[in-house]
Amino acid sequence: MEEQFIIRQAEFVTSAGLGGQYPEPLPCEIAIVGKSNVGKSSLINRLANNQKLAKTSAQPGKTRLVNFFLLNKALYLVDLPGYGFAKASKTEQKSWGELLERYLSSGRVKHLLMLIDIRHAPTQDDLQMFRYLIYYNIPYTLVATKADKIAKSKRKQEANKRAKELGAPPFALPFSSETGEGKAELLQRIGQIFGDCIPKEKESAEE
Ligand SMILES: Nc1nc2c(ncn2[C@@H]2O[C@H](COP(=O)(O)OP(=O)(O)OP(=O)(O)O)[C@@H](O)[C@H]2O)c(=O)[nH]1
Ligand SMILES: [Mg+2]
Repeated sequence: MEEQFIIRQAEFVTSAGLGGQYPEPLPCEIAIVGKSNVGKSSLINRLANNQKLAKTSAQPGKTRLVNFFLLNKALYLVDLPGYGFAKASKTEQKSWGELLERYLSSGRVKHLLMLIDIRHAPTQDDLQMFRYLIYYNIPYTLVATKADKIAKSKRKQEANKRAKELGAPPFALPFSSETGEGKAELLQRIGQIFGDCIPKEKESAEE
């Protein structure tokens, strides 16, 4: 069982648009996908205990670039623009889609945190995103955000229901950036992912 990934240090490194450069890759890079306003940037802030790290907004369409955050000088956590923001212009929607596609197809990402709103059935865009990550065989964890918005007694059940509706095995982690619920579990998960990114010297020596 891997340790929790305890975030001792978190810093913003760079933003990249369509023509932009990504930083030199590290062995571990985790990115966050989900529809606009689902709480991607807020989740980063809650994990890092820093409300000013990633910019958030009550209006969808806040994050418009690929934003790289460096944790403990060892792991990149990447905040991505959301999809499915109907009010954005067609040109904007297209360029955000291209940004996401360019990033995901770069082969950098080791694991995706896919966020879904605990209260709502997945949208067509969520289903498309999920099919994409299955097709490209990208390891993922489903996180059901805004858990504080529904009764405590229903959280686990509703989170798992969202996963089933996506067509995934029936588990999603209930999470709230508002209260910190699910933070310890998510950091545990990130600890496992981080452990998997680092080559196991002992095992390879025994082969
Ligand atoms: N109640 C509650 N509100 C949340 C939670 N997470 C995010 N929010 C709110 O939801 C809104 C959107 O949050 P963001 O973190 O900016 O969402 P995003 O997914 O980064 O959105 P884009 O950058 O537009 O793709 C903000 O008003 C947040 O305060 C949560 O767990 N509980
Ligand atoms: Mg955002």
